[in-house]
Amino acid sequence: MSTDVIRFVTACRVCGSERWQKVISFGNVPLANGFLEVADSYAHEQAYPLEVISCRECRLLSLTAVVDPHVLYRTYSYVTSDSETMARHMRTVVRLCREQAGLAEDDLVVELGSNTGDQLLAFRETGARVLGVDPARNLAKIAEDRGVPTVSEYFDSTTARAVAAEHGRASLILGRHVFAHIDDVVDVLAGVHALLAEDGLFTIEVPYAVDLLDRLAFDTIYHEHLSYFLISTLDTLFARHGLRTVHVERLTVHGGSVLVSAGRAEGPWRTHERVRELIEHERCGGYLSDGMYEDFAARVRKTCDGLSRLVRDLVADGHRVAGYGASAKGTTLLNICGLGRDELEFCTDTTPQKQGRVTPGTHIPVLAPGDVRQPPDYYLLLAWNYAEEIMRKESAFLDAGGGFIVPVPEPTVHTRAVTTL
Ligand code: DWN
Ligand code: ZN
Repeated sequence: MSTDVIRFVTACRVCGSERWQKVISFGNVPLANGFLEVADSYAHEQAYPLEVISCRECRLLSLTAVVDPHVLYRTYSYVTSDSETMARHMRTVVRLCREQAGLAEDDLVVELGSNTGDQLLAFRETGARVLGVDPARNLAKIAEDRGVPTVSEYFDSTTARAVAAEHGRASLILGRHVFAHIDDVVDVLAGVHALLAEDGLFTIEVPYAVDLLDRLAFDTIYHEHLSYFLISTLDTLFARHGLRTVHVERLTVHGGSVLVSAGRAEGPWRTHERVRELIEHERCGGYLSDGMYEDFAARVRKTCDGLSRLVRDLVADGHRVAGYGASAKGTTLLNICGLGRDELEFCTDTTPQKQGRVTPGTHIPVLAPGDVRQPPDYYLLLAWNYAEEIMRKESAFLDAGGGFIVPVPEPTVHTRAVTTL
C-alpha cells in the first residue's frame, strides 16, 4: 500500500465530530476502476484499506481512507452507461429538475462529474445552456467532441468562481453520483454559493444509505464512494452551510438513490413534505442507532459467505461461471468474497475502456460481448442494478439453459425454469 496518496479521516466531513462507530472492514482492496493492462506480473498493483465508519452525531457513513482524487479520476474508465435504463433515468432527471427549478429557456445548467456529457445533452434538448465540469481529461475530451462544453477540473470554490465569472450564475447545479465521491464537501458548497443564482437549485443524486442498508448493496462500497448519506445527514450538512433542503425523490438507479435539491436558505424555497417524511422514517426505522450498523455488518458477512460457497460449488460441479458487467462494485464483490480466476473464466463488459484489460485485484480478463465464443453456464451479475434489462437482452442465453446469479441482497440463481435462493 502506498500511503502517500491516502488520508485517514479523523473529523466527520459533515459535522466535525470524532465520535465514530466502526461498521465493517474489508481489508486492503484495489481501486474499483483500476482495470489493468494484461501483464506477466501484477506485483506493483496497489490496494488500500476499505473500511466503513458511522458518525455517532450525524450518522454520516464514511470510509476511513480517502484516496487522492488525482489517482482516482484524472483518467477514468467508467463511462456513463448507454443502457436503456440509464437513458430513461436521465430523461426523468431532466423532467424533475425542470419542474423543481422552474428552468426557463436559456438558463444555465452546470453539471459536476459530467462524464461524456449524456445528461447535459438531454438538458440541451430542452433549450438550456449547458456546461460540464469533470476532472477526467479522457472523458471531458469525448464530451467536448460531442458538443458539450466541459471544464476539465475538479469542482471546488476556485473552479466555481471562475465558471461564474465567465458564464454567469447557474439556475441549476447538478451532480449525479459525484457528491458522495467528494472529501472536502465544505469547499464544494462554498463553490455552490459562488455559482448558484439567487433562486437556483443545487441538486445531487447520491446512493441512499437506507437502500444500501435495506438492500444490502455492500458492493457499492469502494474507494470512490467516501460518503453514504441519509437525508437527515444531508439536511444537517446543507443547514450548516446556508442551504435549505427543498425536494427529495427516491429513485431505483444504482441499487437505490435519492435526488435531493437544496436552495439558498434565504431564497424563495420551502421544504417539501417528503423531506420531513423521510427524515422521520430514518429516525423511527433505527437508521440513527448503532444496532442498525452492527446488523448490517453481520448480514454482509453472511451474504459474502453464501455467494462464495454458491459459486465455488457450481465450479466444483463442473459448471463454467463468468462475470457479467465489469462494474466498479464488481471489484468490491469479487475481492471481498474471494472470487477470482479459479472461479470466473472472464467478465464481459460493453465499455471499450475496460475491454482487453483485467479486473482489479482478481485479474480476470474483460471481454467485449462479441468476443465471448462460448457462453458460460452461469453469469455472476456484477451489474445487478440492470438485472431486468440484462435478462431481457440475454433471453437467448436463458432460453439455452443459462443462469444468472444475482449476488445481493442474498445470492439467488435465475434460470428460465426457476429462481432459487
Ligand atoms: O458512482 C459511480 C457509479 C454511478 O457508477 C461510480 N463511482 C462508478 C460506477 O459504478 P459501476 O461501475 O458499478 O456502475 P454501473 O453503471 O452499474 O456499471 C455497469 C457496468 O456493466 C459497466 O461497466 C457497463 C457494463 N454493462 C454491460 O457490460 N452490459 C452494463 C449493461 C447495462 C450491459 O448490458
Ligand atoms: Zn458527523
